[in-house]
Amino acid sequence: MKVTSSEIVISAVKPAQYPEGNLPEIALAGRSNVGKSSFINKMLARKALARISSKPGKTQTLNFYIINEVLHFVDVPGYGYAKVSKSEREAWGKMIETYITSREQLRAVVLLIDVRHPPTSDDVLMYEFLKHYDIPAIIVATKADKIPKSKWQKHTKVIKEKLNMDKNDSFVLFSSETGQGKSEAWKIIEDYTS
Ligand SMILES: Nc1nc2c(ncn2[C@@H]2O[C@H](COP(=O)(O)OP(=O)(O)O)[C@@H](O)[C@H]2O)c(=O)[nH]1
Ligand SMILES: [Mg+2]
Repeated sequence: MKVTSSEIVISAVKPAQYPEGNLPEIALAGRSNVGKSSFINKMLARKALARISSKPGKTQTLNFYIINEVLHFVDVPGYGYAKVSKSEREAWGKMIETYITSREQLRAVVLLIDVRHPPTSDDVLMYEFLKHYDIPAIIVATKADKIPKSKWQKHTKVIKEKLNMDKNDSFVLFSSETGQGKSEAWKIIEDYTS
């Protein structure tokens, strides 16, 4: 998809604040620092729309972006950041659960996983949560430029096995440095949202 316009619509914490209308939505989830903001910026060809934060765990809102006036990206705050209190963690859990289980136009969730490491227990929980609610997942393995090409296949296998990935879900190796996987990711997202 050629992105000609992208802008933030709203930062929401509850359903009453979600944008009205019926545009198809793709949500993006992953642990803090996985490269989610970088992924969004690369996909939208924007330098700093989704801020690449130096303070992981800081954003605790669902950020809705509108793209070409035809679809929304929903940036879900990252998980797995150690310095988050129990009550903050619970608030996060409630917010994401409410969104995922009530948002009818949600078509798929991009789950970002750092290709260098096996999925964490939080990653596995998030994937299982999506599968429990029958939400299609697009697994995006980030930072592919940080490991040699010779290791891509092995790391891909580890991620798919650890998640017990559903054959119907898609997997994309991605790098926000090189742009690897960008057109593939767009193709999958367009399939879900057209
Ligand atoms: N080499 C490399 N670094 C990346 C990539 N994606 C993200 N990063 C870096 O990883 C750090 C966290 O990225 P960010 O997008 O803020 O992660 P977020 O917390 O998930 O939103 C930043 O220093 C990014 O520059 C990538 O594909 N390749
Ligand atoms: Mg971020």
